[in-house]
Amino acid sequence: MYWNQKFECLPREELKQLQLERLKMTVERAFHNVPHYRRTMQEVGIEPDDIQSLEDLRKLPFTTKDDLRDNYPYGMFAAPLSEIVRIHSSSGTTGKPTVVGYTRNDINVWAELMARALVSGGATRKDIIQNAYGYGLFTGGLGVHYGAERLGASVIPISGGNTKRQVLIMKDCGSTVLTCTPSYSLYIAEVMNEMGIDPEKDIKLKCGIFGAEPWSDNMRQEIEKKLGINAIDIYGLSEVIGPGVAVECLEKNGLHVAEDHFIVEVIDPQTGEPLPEGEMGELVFTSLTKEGLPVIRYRTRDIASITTEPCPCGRTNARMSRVSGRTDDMLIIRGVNVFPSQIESVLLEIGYTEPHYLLIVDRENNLDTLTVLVEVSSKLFADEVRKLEHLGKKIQGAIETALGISVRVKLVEPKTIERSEGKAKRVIDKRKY
Ligand code: DLL
Repeated sequence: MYWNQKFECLPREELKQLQLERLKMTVERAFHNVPHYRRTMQEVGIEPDDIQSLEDLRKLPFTTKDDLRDNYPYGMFAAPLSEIVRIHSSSGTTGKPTVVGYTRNDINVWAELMARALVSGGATRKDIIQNAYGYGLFTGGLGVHYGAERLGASVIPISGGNTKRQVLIMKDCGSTVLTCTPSYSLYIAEVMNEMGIDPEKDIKLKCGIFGAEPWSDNMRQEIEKKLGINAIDIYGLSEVIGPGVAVECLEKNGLHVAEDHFIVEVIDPQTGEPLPEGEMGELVFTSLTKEGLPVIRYRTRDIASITTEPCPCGRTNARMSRVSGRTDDMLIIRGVNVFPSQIESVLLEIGYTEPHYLLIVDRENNLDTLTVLVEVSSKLFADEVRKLEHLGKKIQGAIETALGISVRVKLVEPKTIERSEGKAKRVIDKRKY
């Protein structure tokens, strides 16, 4: 099922032609309307007319989050405020947040892309979409909302939080699609269980479209099992447009990038050099149709790979792999690069644990330490201590093999690690304080 078959299945040659036309317009717009872009292009001696092929994109300088911060709040807008109809802001856990602006046309494109994403994940206009992404400055809530309305589904704008009410609404209103962060979907499943509600009998949910934070394939299986649904990965970021930049199809073999609206590149985060298909590196996006905040070669810090191999679903757009982590989430522990997602995969493979964990990094006698707090499943916790000791050792051994560094594992009682209603916090790095 497609939402816009023509553009989702455009032959790649035609797609490239369309991208080039749109790229030229974007560069033109950025150069003339945004002093930052004009200055950085002049610094490398490039004028909009120099962009004659898609390869010429590589002549253009990168844009970073710092560039957006330095031009806070409106300095990167390419349209006057009188044409901006919506403002969002990215989460910004450190320093100044970034502010993003949308013209009426941008909101229209975003709604189209989100309708496309929902259909790609299996939603139809007959569905009841319970939208538990936070509404507000975060792009998750309103982004999904507009897409769901564009699709013609019935959207329940419940936002995040108040988890018991989520479950009651899900049951009483017969929600068929859940949209929220993957970690929150597991919390909903847990509360459902506590309330004695059986996902098989009492709930009509058939699929979930989850994103906004990294998650592993093992976590997908856990969610699918606990909620009895099909779980689909959706990706996006505020600076580029919000959710809907890329989404899985029902093949679940990568996320199709909406390439008629964005050019995606993968670069080596250290050198900035482009990497070949299939290699993991930093994702870089260039918007092709945005008016309010066009972005040129925006460095996401997200790590993934890209393939243009045909997909059995018939869509011709390139697919990105799951985001395995962010360059700035990467922990360097005793010189070794560690991503929280690697530890998540190990934990879920071993079983007997709940998919809730916390990594605590510290420094003792000038040596980094990594402690992994893991919740044990309630059944096992009631059991003997001997079994717990065995499990702890097993987890420790598996993580040490996966990462190549020594770790401490602390098993904790069920429901003691804080649950999130939005993006989960998996790491406390005490070395930074
Ligand atoms: O998280 C937009 C969004 C909302 C995406 C709802 C999907 C669903 P930001 O708050 O600007 O926007 O955060 C963007 O979140 O750079 C990634 O690091 C991370 N992220 C988003 N989707 C995924 C995903 C929204 N599917 C940042 N897998 C991005 C892994 C993701 N990480």
